[in-house]
Amino acid sequence: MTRAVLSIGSNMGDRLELLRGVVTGLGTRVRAVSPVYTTAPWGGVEQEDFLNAVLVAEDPGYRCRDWLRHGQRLETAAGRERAVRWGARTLDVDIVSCAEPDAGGFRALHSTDPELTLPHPQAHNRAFVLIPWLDVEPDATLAVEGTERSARELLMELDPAERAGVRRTELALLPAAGTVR
Ligand code: PH2
Ligand code: MG
Ligand code: MG
Repeated sequence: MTRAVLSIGSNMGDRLELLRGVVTGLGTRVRAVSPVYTTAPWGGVEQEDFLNAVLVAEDPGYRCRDWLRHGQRLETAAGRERAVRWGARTLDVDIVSCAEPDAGGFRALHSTDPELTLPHPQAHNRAFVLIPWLDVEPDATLAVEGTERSARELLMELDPAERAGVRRTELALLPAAGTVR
């Protein structure tokens, strides 16, 4: 049993449909879906703006590695090609944090495995991760260099320009309750 916080992003193709495909692909595992944000590219590569969101998902049979594999399958299905580091992509599914049940709650796991470093080593630097994560988990915490920190505090320590580049949209990954399609 694990619970994962997933950051999803797209800046090529039908960005919204590509992000919706992750929610569909994870199916009943999905526990929470953030609003969709339009975000300035982070990391210094000149490219189109992204759409980003955060999902929380649980699976009784998944270990952390299974979230990575599942995310990679969804990336491949979205026609993802790995080219430039931090460059444009149809779909990126990153594991921000992965936790196991512990004494009535969840305990975040730590890993230095280069294939799956946990928590995500850049999450605390990315307003496009922290802002949607806080929408769905207002008390989120994240280990930075071995110290457990409040995601809200980490967000406030970022350059205001980073936060300003992350703008909430009216787009939704799930149909609104009660709508008929
Ligand atoms: N992903 C990256 C690099 N830069 N910038 C934004 N705004 N959103 C992303 O999802 C993103 C990025 C590499 O995964
Ligand atoms: Mg990424
Ligand atoms: Mg990735």
